[in-house]
Amino acid sequence: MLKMFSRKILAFCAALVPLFAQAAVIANSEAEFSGVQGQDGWYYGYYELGRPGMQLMSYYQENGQDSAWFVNNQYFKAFLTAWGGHPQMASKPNVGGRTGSEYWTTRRWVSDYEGEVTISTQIYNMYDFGSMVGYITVNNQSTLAVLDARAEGVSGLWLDYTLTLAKGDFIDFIISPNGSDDWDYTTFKAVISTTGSAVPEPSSASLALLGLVAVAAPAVRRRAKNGRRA
Ligand SMILES: [Ca+2]
Repeated sequence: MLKMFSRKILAFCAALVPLFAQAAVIANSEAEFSGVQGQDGWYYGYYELGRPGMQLMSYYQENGQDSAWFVNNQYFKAFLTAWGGHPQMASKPNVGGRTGSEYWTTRRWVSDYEGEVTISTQIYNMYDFGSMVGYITVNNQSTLAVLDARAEGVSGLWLDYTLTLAKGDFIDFIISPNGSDDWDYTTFKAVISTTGSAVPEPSSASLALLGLVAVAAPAVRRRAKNGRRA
């Protein structure tokens, strides 16, 4: 009985470790890309020059690895795919699917997490000729990073930024054409992880503990039963 009890405590403590110590990925722009606005906290849209706020893209085309969001079902120059996107300039209106407006394509993640996170991002131009600038902004108020896609493409590195989020905060990953939009297909990925320094609120921590007790106890019982059989 004493042995059984100690095993329960061990299992209980092991289950608690991830709550307080380990970093965990909470968002991945490529893996969680979908044709549903808001799924896993991701939204697909654009900033239109001279218009406040992000507009949501309204048309999604399923096409395997080339599946993409577009401004609407008539204009296909500005788009977002799983790994990147393409902005649009207004310099050549009504040519090549341009509507005449300038669109900075924007992938938005809305946080359901409260605490410190690391945003890891990778940006580079898909072709040698393109020139574009990526922005990472928080709540459409502060700019976390300004990234020259051509320069960063040379390094090919993942860049890390650490910040503290509240629930409902949103991060925008924006691709601007930086002059012409020719050859501006841009890889722009983001992986957001907890840093492990967040401390759960007492109420949510208590609820988590109750849940873990319920989960941990049956697991120990099953292991003990299997042990007797062996
Ligand atoms: Ca450009």
